[in-house]
Amino acid sequence: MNTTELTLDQIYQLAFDCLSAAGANQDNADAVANTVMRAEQDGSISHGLFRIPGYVATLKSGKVNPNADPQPEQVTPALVRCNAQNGHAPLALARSIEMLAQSAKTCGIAALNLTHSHHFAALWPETEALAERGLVGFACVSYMPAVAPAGGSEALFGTNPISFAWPRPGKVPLVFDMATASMAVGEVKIAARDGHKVPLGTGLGPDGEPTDDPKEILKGVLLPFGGYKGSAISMMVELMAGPMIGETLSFETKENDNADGGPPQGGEFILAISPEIMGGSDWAEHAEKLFEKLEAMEGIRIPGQRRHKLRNSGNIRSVNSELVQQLRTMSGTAE
Ligand code: NDP
Ligand code: PYC
Repeated sequence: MNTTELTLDQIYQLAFDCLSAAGANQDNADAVANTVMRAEQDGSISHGLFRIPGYVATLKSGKVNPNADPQPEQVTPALVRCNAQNGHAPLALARSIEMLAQSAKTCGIAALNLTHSHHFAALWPETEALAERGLVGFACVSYMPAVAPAGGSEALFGTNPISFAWPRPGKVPLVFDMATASMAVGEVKIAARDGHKVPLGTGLGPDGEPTDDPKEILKGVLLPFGGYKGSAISMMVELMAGPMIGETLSFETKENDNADGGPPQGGEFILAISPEIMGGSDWAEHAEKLFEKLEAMEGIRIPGQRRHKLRNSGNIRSVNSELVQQLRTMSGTAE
């Protein structure tokens, strides 16, 4: 695979220019470009520049509101709701996190229901933002059917990620962010693009048989992680990011979608918890005992460590050259 070296500023600008050229206003283009740049910075490449053609498709098809102006509202002291006004999720999230954090610091626990949004990103930016404010964060989002419930071979669940963040005062927070599918669709697409196999158990081909060929899985179906256990968690995400917050289930989301290839309209549920109010003043010191044990074990790494290490690995990232060329053309900046 040929790669092109870009600075983080160039990555942001390329994303911003593509989104602006497709009609997004300054605030919306800025919020998405920032999310994309941060994904590339942390090595979350399946949710970085790779997603720009999808974001652009939704602007061109008119599915997404390019001028969304989401305003979070305090529904109860412990509940914030933000109607994203049919825009991409990053602007609504950027505007809602602080209100959610303040609610959790007052009530001990608070939730954010994000509705009418188009989410196409990793979840760690939202949970990590809560942990940086001294709060425990949890987030989940559904998508469109791509995963067969355990025992089946027909897609019903989205890849339905969950993310959890734990604050570690004076240290980088613990953050995990994972699809409840054995692998995110984005990762399967990257493997297909780059000619890599995926582990057996990732999914089934169109014939319903297990395969390690990502191209066949993209024509077939993904499997949940961990069999019936991951399947149950994925089902929980369907319910929490759907009916619980007045939003759609993945199969309903698909029925409403125009199949332009970009993110459909759906919801996200986020929980913020104050460990200080819940657990008392020694919560951080107590939790560190677990991290000390983990860090002392051979062969163990803490989730999020790979990303955080990459975040601090300078200002240049290598991006697939064909993708860069495609985006330069899309943004009108190709030479
Ligand atoms: P991975 O399987 O790559 O990683 C999942 C988590 O496990 C990460 O927190 C990762 O930390 C951690 N991890 C990986 N390897 C180890 C290890 N050896 N030891 C300890 N921890 C480890 O991610 P997925 O493919 O499941 O998901 C990729 C992304 O796709 C996520 O960001 C997710 O939010 C996004 N996604 C978004 C969707 C949407 O609808 N918006 C749908 C589905 C997925 P680290 O990052 O440090 O490697
Ligand atoms: O990678 O599975 C995925 C995904 C779906 C929506 C955004 N990312």
